[in-house]
Amino acid sequence: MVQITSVVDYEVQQGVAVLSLDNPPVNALSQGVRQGLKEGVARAMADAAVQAVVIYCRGRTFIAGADITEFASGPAEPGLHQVLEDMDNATKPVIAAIHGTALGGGLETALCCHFRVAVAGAKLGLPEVNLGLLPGAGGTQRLPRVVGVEKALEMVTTGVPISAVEALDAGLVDRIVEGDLLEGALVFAREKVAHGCELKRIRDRDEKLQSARNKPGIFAECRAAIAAKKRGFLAPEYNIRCIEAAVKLPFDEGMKTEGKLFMELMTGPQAAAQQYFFFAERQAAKIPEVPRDTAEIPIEKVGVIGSGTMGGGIAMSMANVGIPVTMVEITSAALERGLGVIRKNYENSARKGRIGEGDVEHRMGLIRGSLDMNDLAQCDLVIEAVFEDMAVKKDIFTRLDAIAKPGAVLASNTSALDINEIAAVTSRPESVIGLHFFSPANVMKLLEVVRGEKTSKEVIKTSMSLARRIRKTAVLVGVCHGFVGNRILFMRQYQAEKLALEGAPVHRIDKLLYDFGFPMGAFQMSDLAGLDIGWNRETSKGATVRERLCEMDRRGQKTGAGFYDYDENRKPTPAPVVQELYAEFATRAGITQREIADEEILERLLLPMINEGAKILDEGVAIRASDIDVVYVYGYGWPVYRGGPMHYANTLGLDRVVEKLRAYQRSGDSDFWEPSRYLVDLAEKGGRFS
Ligand code: 3H9
Repeated sequence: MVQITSVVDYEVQQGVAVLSLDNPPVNALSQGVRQGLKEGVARAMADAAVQAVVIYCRGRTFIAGADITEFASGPAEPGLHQVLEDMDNATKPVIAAIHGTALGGGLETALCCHFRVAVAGAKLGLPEVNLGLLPGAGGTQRLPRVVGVEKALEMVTTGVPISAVEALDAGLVDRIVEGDLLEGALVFAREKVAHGCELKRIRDRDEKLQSARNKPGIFAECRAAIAAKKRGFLAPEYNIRCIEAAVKLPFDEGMKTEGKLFMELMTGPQAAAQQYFFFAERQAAKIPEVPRDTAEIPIEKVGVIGSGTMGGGIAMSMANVGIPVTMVEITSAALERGLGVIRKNYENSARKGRIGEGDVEHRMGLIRGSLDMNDLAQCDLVIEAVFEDMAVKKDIFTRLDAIAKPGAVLASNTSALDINEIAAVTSRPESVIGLHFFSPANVMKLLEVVRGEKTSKEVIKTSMSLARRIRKTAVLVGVCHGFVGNRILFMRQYQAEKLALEGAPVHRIDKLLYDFGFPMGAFQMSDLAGLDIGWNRETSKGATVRERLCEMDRRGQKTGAGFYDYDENRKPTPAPVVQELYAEFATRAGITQREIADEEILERLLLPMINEGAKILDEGVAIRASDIDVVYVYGYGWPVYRGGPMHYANTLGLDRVVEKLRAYQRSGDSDFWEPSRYLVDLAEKGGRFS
């Protein structure tokens, strides 16, 4: 065996050269890999004893793409294009042996091999779109020549990989290997040598492009299909343009288009934000004071208290990954209603083909209803999900403390209340933690894990691992009112309300947030959640616009009216009565309504979020700025192509942010606009949130 570079070995086994890559964790195409591939292929071509080449990866996966950490500095020689061109021009069969994930540059490497064999569990894809990019090493030109234009469009615009079995059907994989991959690849290579196979390069194939030339509507259909989901993103459109180029232009011209558009994306702000977010998400899983080897509490049975929207969604999240749940309610009517909603949700998913028919019964079978809290005695984790009332929560935790087995994790799904106060009513505050799910809990990716003062490291570790198991991204935060997400949101809501009072129409405020990239505006969000959260008809004094709307039975989408009027399809239209109410309240408060510029509206909505984020960092409620961004992208729909509020602040420049906060401070509401000390210090040092 010859070591070509520190991460690539070369060994000839009975006439087949095996290039073995070993570049953990994911065999990314870093400089050593590229160099090794280039030299290894050249060596094999020059070696008369070699008749074929197998590219094989050690560790958990085939090449999972270019090395994203190299993007900032620009790759060192040899460039990937050079390496792949040599492979493409190889005069002996080159075979990619795929396990794990062949992604991005990894799949592009495999597409420059003559053949691809894979284990059945492998996945193949071009996920660059998720990093704000497009496949820049020929993927957009070669993939449609293999799998056809429609499939290629789907793969590059969604970024979702396909299974090896699907790849076999599509012609992307030539054989599924049973048993040992390397052995299977060697057998395949020798067969090819024995049968004297033709070495046709993918770049020279045209049949599948030809069929697309007869269907000119393909691209318009693809654009229409992704329009809503990919609103505001540049990369999906650029990916489509590259595939269009593959269809319309000769290969080398198509490659030029791909190269040009790749560079445009790579040097733009969206790719920077999306790549930043890729690492932010992974960083959030790392807790400095909770080492990797911290013991975990095995979670085999979960209890959920409350079968409302949150409780039901949490139970579904567990059942979806096979964890049995006991869901406790007070009355059988409420329990039946809760179980009924869960069943309906599963049946809808089955109807849409998202889960199999059998899954409905299987998952329902994992959720057991109960009216007796004593049934939670054997649960390893109990999550309380009742309404936001401290007295009620304290009562539940007092009872739970007497029932739950020793060592069980006791969690509250509160979105704002003090976890320490809840923990204090138990004899085991070290076992108490906040698990703040977002609605709908079975869909939303974020889990805010709220550590109390006494929460143990084991309980934190267990909660973070559970999040991964139920396919959520967890962010560890500390106790404060509203934790990270809602505390920051309160700032935006406060300004939205003030802006409406000062004369900005509600729908214009919302439109600006929507155009910024949020899925909906502040008032639409309130209408969706319901304006009557925490409202009581008996005690209502009509002291705010919101209270007045509730009194008018305009309690949001569910009543067909709130800040907006809704038609039977829940399509909103601006409601004149709301503008009238704001005008009335403004007059009463002595505020003269005025025309407010878009720029002012957006700044007043977003800058306080950044400022509050800085305060949160100063107080140590969040571990790092990127954690706040993860909360905002996954919990509140901040557009990932803008990275999150803290990344956005970096792009604005922190000195500019401070300057603007001070300018608003001079025009009133001085305490609200006071820039955080942490932010000012950072700005003065010319620093960034990091
Ligand atoms: C590309 O290829 C451009 C081309 O067109 C060429 C143009 C010229 N680079 O996710 P995990 C790290 S763009 C560097 O927790 P999993 C990751 O940060 C690329 N590092 O594991 C983490 O580090 P740490 C196209 C990478 O098992 C560790 O590996 N490819 C890269 O849940 C483990 O990651 C992609 O977009 C990388 N490419 O999932 C694929 N990938 O332990 C991106 C991962 O220090 N990667 N790391 O936190 C993934 O989707 C997942 O990592 C993967 C494994 C599915 C592979």
